[in-house]
Amino acid sequence: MILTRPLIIAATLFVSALAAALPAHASSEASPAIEVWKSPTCGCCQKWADYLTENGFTVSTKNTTQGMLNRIKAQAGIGPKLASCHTAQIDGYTIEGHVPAGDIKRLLEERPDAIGLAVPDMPLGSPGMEQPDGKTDPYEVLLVKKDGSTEVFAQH
Ligand SMILES: [Cu+2]
Repeated sequence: MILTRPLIIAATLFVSALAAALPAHASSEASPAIEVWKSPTCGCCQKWADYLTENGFTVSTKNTTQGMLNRIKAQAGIGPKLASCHTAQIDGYTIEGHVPAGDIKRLLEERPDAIGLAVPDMPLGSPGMEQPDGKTDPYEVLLVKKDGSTEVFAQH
């Protein structure tokens, strides 16, 4: 009993110090705003949006029709071969499909002269496409240039 009381006080101090430190840390980090356009019934789109929130992005999701999604993709310069389910806009770039958060952050740091990033289709195991059995397909994140050409930005 003599030893436990100081231990409890120390533990309490540690926990309150931690609680005080966490919000300060979170607010000191930039939280880039991203708009995600998706079908209201797309489960993997919503999972990807939630994954971005968990990774420090400020996400606003916009539900729309497939026809409107196709128009948004076409206007952004995302051709049918590059298309996935959702399309997102962040800081002047278009993000098509299940692109990992780290690649988006790298894009915003490097700021290449490009339309944005695309992961065509919906590779198994990409963010938002996690499978219950843990199955993953290897996939590439493509940098989409303004002339419509692409180059490999990252491999996963
Ligand atoms: Cu999807």
